[in-house]
Amino acid sequence: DNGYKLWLGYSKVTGRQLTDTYRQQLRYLIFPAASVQLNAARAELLTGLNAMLDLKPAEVKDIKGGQTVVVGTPQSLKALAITVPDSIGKEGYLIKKTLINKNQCILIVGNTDVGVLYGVFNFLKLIQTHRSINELNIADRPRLMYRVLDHWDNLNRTVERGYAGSSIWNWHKLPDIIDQRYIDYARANASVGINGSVVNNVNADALILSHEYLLKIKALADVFRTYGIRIYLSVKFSSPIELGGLKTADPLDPEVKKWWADKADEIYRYIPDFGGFLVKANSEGQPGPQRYGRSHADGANMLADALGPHHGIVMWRAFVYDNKVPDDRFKQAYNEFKPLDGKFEDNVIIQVKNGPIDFQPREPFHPLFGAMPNTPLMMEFQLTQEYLGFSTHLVYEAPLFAECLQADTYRYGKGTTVSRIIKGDFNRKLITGMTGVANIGSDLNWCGHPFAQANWYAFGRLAWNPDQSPANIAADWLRMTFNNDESFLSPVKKIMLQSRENTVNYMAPLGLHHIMGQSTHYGPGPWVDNAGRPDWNATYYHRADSVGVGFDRTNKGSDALAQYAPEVEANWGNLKSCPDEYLLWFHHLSWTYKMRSGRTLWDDVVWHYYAGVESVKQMGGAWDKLRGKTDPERFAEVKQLMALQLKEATTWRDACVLYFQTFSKMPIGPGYPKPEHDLAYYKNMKFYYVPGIGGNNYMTN
Ligand code: BDP
Repeated sequence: DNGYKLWLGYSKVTGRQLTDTYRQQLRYLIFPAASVQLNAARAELLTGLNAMLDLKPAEVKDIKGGQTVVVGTPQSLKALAITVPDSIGKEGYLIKKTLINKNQCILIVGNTDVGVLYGVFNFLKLIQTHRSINELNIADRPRLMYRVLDHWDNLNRTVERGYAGSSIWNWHKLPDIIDQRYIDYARANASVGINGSVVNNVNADALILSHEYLLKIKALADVFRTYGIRIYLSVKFSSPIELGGLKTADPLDPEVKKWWADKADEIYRYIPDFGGFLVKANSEGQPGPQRYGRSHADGANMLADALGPHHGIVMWRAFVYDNKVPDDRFKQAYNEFKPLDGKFEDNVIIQVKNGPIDFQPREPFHPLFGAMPNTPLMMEFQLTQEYLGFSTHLVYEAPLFAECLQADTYRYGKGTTVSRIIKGDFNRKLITGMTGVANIGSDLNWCGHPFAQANWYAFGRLAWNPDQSPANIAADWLRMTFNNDESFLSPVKKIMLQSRENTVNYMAPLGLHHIMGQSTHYGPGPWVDNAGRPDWNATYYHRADSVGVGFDRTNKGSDALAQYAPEVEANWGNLKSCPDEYLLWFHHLSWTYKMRSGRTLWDDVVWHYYAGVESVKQMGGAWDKLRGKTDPERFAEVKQLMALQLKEATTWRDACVLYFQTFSKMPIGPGYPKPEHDLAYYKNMKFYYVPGIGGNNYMTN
């Protein structure tokens, strides 16, 4: 198995009894399909049933002998007078065992065609995961409106921070050639409820809005539409200059406004359901409204006005920080955006990274969540493993996502989780959404590491409902992607659930952050102190000295903690209550500080680094025992990857421990194997090719 089929492999159901019970209940099918979406849903259902059960249900017009699957909307099933509850909304579905004219039927229905499509995928999931269908009554709907993948794909097909080959969009052959991958990509997204795709890098090339590229975008949009997915574009704020020949991109300039409005009209002529724009402005060298003395709201609203008449949205990123601002980078997005609360048009949503710095292995939740009651905030997660070992390390990210989503902001009292904020629980007028920076590329298995597919899958599931459990999502993914054998599932689920903490331990334990190799972000680089900007130096973040380590963000330091609700500030600001996980995010502590473990801080740092590597070793051992329990191809591939991960984890450990030891001057405790090399060796390691650095010069701007 080369992994291409993702979680939609539809492996044959094993076990005579189970197969028979399924078959008996799925004899007949009523599925009139007059739209492209219903047709796609129907094809998927037939493919799935055929592959899993060797079953081709007889297509009938009326319910005769029971055992009929009835699929559609009230409209497509007019003859049967089916009703669908309003409560499932526009994209929800109902899967229900019921009697129609005294005949046993399974209803898979939605209010819209796309709801039916989601219903079909979820019905297939029941069989893929060997659930009983004897009694069914599932009503489900997405809790967020915009569930979007962001591709950081460049027009030359490199992928910024992409570790799975090149871009899946073949711009050269588009619009004429429609690669089967585009269709399978859309199917996979629809199967988990993802309904949007931004196809190009946030460090955008103005060319994407040219006539030639819009034709290519239209071709992709036509594919995506069949699966309920809208296409979005990252746009460069200075496009009116580069593409339109204007002298300025000032958002208040009438000509600039007109240029964008005309451009929007043009796009909607090709793509009537175009989703909208994603904008990275005044960030890491990208142009933006501040060049003209205007605010982020001025910039976003101008684009919102252009898209508004067509029902498009603007996703405006809050990822801004500036080395000329003499303040903790942690605080800058909040300081910039909080005063703009309520000043954005209704079709603007502010995209906020999960944490205040930058997709680190562990971050506290971003203080903007809960701080802008009158502004829609869209969660931005990163699926591609820029800071999590690229695509060679097995890291199941759902626990990272859930940790942020379930964090309590206390903004409306206890229980005000980030999840409730982004769902709009406290302001029903707001649009809602979640986005994930895609980890998809041209590799046969899409994501580089067979287990990285789980992050794409889990993202979709959490965007649909942010309160689902990482363990359940992992179990479903494993069953659908590998098999339903408990003796495989349970050890592998354990590996997955532990994997993120392993990586935190061998990379950046106890709240260390941003200590990776400069600009490539590959491997350890805690010594980096000469990057282009101070706030790109590792030393800026860990602040190690002869006394101790960590960034004091209490009121004695940068006071970033004051950006949180008082309860959170008190909790993390106080050493008695601040969890170990966040310690060095908020405190500078002496090397001899006594930890909860009873060890000194230094010994605890060492303990975590060694524990991280040890658990990677154990993970490898656990995997080895599973030989024969899955296909030999993926077994062997994962085995090799785990060996490489162990090697890299060991490098991380040894380099970091040796580096921090130059400050602590304390020994690596007895019983730990000594690092293989000295610090100079790790500092001098050279990598002549590191994937993920694309064609854009975001680093030098
Ligand atoms: C950083 C990446 C950089 C992205 C930036 C962003 O290193 O490549 O352009 O995030 O999110 O983490 O805009």
